[in-house]
Amino acid sequence: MKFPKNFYWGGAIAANQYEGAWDTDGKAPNVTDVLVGIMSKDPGIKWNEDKKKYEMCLNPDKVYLSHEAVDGYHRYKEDLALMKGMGFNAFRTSIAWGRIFPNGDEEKPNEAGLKFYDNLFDEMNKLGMDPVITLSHYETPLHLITEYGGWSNPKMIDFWCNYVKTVFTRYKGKVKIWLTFNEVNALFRMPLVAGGVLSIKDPADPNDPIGSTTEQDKWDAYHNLLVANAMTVKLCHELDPDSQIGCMMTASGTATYPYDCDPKNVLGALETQRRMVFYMSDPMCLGIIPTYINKWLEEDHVTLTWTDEELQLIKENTVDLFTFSYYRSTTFDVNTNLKVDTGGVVCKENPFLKDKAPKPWGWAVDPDGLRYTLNVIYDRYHLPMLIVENGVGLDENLNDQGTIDDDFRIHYIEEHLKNVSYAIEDGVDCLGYLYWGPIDVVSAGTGEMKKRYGFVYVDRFNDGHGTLERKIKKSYYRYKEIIESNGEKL
Ligand code: BGP
Repeated sequence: MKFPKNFYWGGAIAANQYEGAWDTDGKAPNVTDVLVGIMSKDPGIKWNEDKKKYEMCLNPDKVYLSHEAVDGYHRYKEDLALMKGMGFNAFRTSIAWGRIFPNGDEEKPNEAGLKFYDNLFDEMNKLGMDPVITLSHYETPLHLITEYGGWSNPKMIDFWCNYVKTVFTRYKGKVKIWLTFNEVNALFRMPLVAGGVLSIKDPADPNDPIGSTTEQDKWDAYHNLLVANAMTVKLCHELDPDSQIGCMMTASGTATYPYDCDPKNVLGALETQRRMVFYMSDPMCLGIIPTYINKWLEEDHVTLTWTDEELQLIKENTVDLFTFSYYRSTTFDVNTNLKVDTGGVVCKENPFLKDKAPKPWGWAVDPDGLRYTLNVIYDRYHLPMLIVENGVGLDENLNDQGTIDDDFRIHYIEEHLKNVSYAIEDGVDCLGYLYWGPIDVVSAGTGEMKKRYGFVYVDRFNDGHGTLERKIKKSYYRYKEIIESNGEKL
């Protein structure tokens, strides 16, 4: 297999799933700190009827694993050395916004938080790994959500710009690639985490905060996030011109195949691609608000009003590259309901796919879908592409030799990487492959430790116990071999 000379080989994690230290050095809670799994319908917040607002109220019966996570805050040097051991030349993580601006609406940043990321990025650079940094990976400060309703409120744009200006200025020259909002196109299926959206004025049922989120609030968040994204691109180009900035989409929904050649399924597949991915990436990559959303706005009884300045800003400030996660494909069948989770959308089972990840998650495995996704998106935007998430979560236990023979994961990466190479042959400008997540972290979707993606195992379990000791799995050596040969040994 052939890969370009300077291809990025690496891995990706996120602050909220890796760092822990959720209240250390001045950090205040962010949205994932009150959730056990981002798909949870039951966030740890409660409506205070006297104050007419939501307040944090953690459930004592739940284990919020992300509070300590895998203690990356204190162990990142050891972990980065392990990543370097595989030959990584790039590493993706996020800045927890709440370490820099704990509540989000302060004017002055928290120096301890800034210092932590100085050290982290310096360490990556010292080891020869280019930092790929997500500005917000499901990490909106909780205060901005409970006080302002999150991204449904245009005031967020100012708070956000203050934050990104601070980090672009501080880390100028240290970060090679910035990503704006992680999987921001998940906004409609996960409004609270992907958009920090909460309807805070007279919620329909205060005991069901997520269910009470109005369509208008979600669409207002869409509007504000697109303006903020364009401003971020502009600020990045002005303040840190040697870096590049990309959008970050969950692109699995791109690989939505019509279940058969029934034109209704073909049209439905197209609509699903738009609803899952393009409605958000078209504005960020093409600088236009697509006309196909007008019908949806009518159906949702929502009006959006854009000023000429906003439209101009969006037009002039498109991203430099398209970065994305890809986990699996789906089919579209007009008679089957669509379901969603962190891996994307699922409809009817595809009879042509041979592999499925083992239970309980059982995500379909479709390496050709990654090649398809790369091609479809490259044809649409003609932007360099970077895979910043692809991987498989498995329920794993140490064997008698104290290691893990994760042959399924080895097979998974081999097949996906072959398809990356085919896509490059097809003509796609693909800059690199960052595996999710090279070390076991807390699962985003389920909030568990049990769902492990790592090449490195971490001794921590669902009930919170564990020594946090790191152990190398079999896949570590295989990924290392692939990287060393620049993909030739595939
Ligand atoms: C993506 C998220 C990641 C990550 C991944 C795997 O949606 O950006 O944060 O965790 O999915 O999902 P999960 O942990 O639910 O298996």
